[in-house]
Amino acid sequence: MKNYQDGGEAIVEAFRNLGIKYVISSPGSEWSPVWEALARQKHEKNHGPDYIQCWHEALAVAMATGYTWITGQAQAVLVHAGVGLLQGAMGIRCAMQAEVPMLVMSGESITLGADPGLDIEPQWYGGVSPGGADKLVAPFVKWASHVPSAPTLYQCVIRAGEMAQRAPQGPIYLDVPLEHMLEDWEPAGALRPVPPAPRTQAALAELEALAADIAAAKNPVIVTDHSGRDAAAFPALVAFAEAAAIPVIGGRGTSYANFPTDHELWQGIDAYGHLADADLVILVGGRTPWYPPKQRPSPGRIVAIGDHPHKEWLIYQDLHADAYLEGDIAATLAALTPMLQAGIDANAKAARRAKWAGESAKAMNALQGERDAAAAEGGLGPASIAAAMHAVMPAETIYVDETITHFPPLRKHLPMTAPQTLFRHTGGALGQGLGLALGVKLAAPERPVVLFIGDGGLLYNPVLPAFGASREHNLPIIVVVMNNGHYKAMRQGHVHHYPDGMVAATELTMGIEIQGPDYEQLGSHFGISGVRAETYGAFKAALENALQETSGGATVIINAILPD
Ligand SMILES: Cc1ncc(C[n+]2csc(CCOP(=O)(O)OP(=O)(O)O)c2C)c(N)n1
Ligand SMILES: [Mg+2]
Repeated sequence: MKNYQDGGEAIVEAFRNLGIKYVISSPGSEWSPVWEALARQKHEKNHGPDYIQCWHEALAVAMATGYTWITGQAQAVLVHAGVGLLQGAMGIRCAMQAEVPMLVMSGESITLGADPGLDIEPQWYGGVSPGGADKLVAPFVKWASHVPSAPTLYQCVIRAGEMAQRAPQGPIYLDVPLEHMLEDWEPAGALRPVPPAPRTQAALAELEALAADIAAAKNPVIVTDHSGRDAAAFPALVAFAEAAAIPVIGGRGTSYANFPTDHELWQGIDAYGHLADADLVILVGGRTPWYPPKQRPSPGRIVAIGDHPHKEWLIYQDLHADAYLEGDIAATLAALTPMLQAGIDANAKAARRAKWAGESAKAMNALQGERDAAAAEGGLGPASIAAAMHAVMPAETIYVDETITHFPPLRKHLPMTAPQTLFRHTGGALGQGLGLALGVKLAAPERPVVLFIGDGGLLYNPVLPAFGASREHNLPIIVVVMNNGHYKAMRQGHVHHYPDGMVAATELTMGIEIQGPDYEQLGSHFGISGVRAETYGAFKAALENALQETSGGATVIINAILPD
């Protein structure tokens, strides 16, 4: 048995020094050097990344994303040449938009059988080698390039991992020639573990200016929609809001748990009415918070906090910001909070807190009333399904969402009292929910994970590969199919533009109906049980059972039949 010290070892050593925990891969024949190095790592009982096998690239990318949502740490995704990369492309682009650090690599041959001294498998000459796969993804990753030579391979991977982790975080793609991986590798001197990326923060004068604005404001309001992307920003936002008794509303783009929904200062999602008489709006992590964008949301001054508020992947954006505090959100809030304590009158602060506690109680009681009424009525819809979540699921449950029309009514009801209790991807790209939820579970095995997914959305997912991964890697999740039997979004959109048209007036619908399968049976080949629920009572019982079954190790599907 030969002990190869080649480019495969260089890559795995770089992964070790980057602290990468998982190599998540859908295979291709370029990866034998890495497999050889990983096999050696196992044989020699060396520390280093575990290998997660996936049957589809979309699943591999989504699992890496879900894992990184929880841990913040980039993982390695190895796919095949150009074809595998393109299968994973949608998820890679979403990772860019959601600022998820990731190291994506695929390989190809660059000698293609023309080198008499190197016997390369024949398939590469004949279309498998794309001749620089970086061009396939360059427009929508943070950086895409190729590894220029065998001696540069190790540092190329290190640099890619370090870049991915810097703001704005995002996926880096490397095209790795098979020939460089097959070449002998000698480390150039001692190798170092890579230090963590530092947190950045706005300048002191800018922080002081906002602290002064807050001290002078009579009616400040915080709007947040993606600060909870970083778990540390959740308690940091609580401390910041409490320091000056500032109410917090969730913006229209809320796709993470940003602030505890049971906190006195929490006013609910989409509660934009509170901005009408605000004299200071502090936007904490906002991408497209105001709609329509031409309309300024408030007469008050708007200060935007975020590490890079202008998202280059958006074709249009108007934050209406009068000032920016650029830097890591958690670090910026943590620096601001002690500056607030001195400047604010204690009586005014107490009065403001009491006022907003009252407003919060009103809003939260109204939502509770909606849930109670929906549960008592007995049918299934976002409010009654949320009622069941409140009744059955523990506070640490992580909700992953890939629904469409059900998301806004569901989101406002979900209990998000702890950090990292909600994750939803950006960009409206269906087909990743199962992988995202599995990746979240991989990172948080002790926490229950519930995936809400539309019937249409589920059918865009690599369902068999995902259920295979759930079984093979022991990742039990609860899949709630929000099954209304159609693409409701398509119907809504159609009638929006043609309210008096043919489709609105007749049964002649097009692009709307789904002749779907019995979703509860889809996991039967994988030991995954399912149940069909049409009433609140049946759903709640199914959820109780699913919580039990998943803690025993098996994924459960609940096919929730919704009238609409
Ligand atoms: C990859 C991808 N293809 C197509 C679409 C367009 N699309 C947006 S919503 C939607 C329907 C989703 O149906 P479902 O999950 O059942 O949700 P519902 O509309 O019923 O709420 C489709 C097809 C998309 N967002 N992503
Ligand atoms: Mg549907």
